[in-house]
Amino acid sequence: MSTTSSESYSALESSLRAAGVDLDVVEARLRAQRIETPSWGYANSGTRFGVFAQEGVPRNPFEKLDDAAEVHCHTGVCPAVAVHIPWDRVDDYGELAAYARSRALAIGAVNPNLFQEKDYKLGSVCHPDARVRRMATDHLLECVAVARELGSDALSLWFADGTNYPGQDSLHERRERMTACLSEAYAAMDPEMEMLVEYKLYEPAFYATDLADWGSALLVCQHLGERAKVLVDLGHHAHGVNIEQLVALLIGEGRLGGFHFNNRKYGDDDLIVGSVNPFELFLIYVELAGAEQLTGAAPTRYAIDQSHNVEPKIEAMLLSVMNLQEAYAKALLVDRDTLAEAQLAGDVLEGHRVLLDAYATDVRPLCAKVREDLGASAAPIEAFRASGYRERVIGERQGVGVSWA
Ligand code: PSV
Ligand code: MN
Repeated sequence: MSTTSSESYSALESSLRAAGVDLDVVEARLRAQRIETPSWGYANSGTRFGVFAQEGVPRNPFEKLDDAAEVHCHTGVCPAVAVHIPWDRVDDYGELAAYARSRALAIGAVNPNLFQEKDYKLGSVCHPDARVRRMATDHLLECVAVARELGSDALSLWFADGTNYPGQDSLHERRERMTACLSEAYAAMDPEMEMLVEYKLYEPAFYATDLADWGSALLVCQHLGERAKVLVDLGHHAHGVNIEQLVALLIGEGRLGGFHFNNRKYGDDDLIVGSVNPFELFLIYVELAGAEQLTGAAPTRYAIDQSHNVEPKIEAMLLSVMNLQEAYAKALLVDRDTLAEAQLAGDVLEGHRVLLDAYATDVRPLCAKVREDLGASAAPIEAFRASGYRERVIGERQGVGVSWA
């Protein structure tokens, strides 16, 4: 730590300890935080209007792991990488898993891709044609096998399925078709595997998305079995939806399977988590940290799902992880006893002020210290810039095509 940052840590430490915070516990929990990064977040991406290629982006899944290792090296909390099939399809998954291990990484959730093939124009698992549903289900089964080979314990599902016009298809039959296909995939999973079911309000379907909200996803999960759980992507809700409340509901039901962190202003914008609405992110972490305090274990798995269009990808990922560390740190500083007292006494404003106090704390020196304790970097972006990694890979990785994968 530089002298300035160790001085600001000491000042923060004194004030937090004086306020009765058990800083050792807070730091231990921050050191134990785990966030999966997405392989697709390192590759070229864009919008439907265009993809702006960046220099030095990975040419294959192995190089995506190299970039992910760099993020873990500077943050200390990102030892797993989610993969997307077929974007990350390789001949030998054992080799990919071994490569991940050699970079001190593990493979996180396996994400089947059921939205790009031409056959999926009218849907995948909800498609009216049984042939297409068979194709989609076979891909799900392929991904269960891939997960097994990669040592992954989660199949993370998002469907672009939906309709654009009233009358285009039968809404209730689409639901039955989905349940039938997913039941087959669920039955094929090993006992330690979980199925994470993601929802999204709209896009690409504009009239009726088959899994449009957390309630529809939860109903499907309840139908499938205990190891099917809902995945919350922060960009997938209608405006005004109280995400922290639905997080609390899903935790209460034991069905919060995972997170896709990102941020949005309008729709599924895939911006850096915490960039637009950091207070909402804090409130979500207040629920997560509260649940963790009750059970002693993280209530769910955490992943970033972002595709950076105009910002440098590794640096954007570093900033995302730092924002998550800070949101979590602030949530850990909430004075839960005073909060409970205020709530019991019906002191509305005091309860609110307890949250504001924690949110207003500048936890950056604390997070920097925790990263250093983990052998990572106090200042990840500066350290990454000074490392020369970007310049090196720009030299090595020539001839990257402009495509999403
Ligand atoms: C869909 O918008 C989504 O959030 C799903 O999680 C996909 O797997 C991911 O984005 C792909 O970019
Ligand atoms: Mn997502």
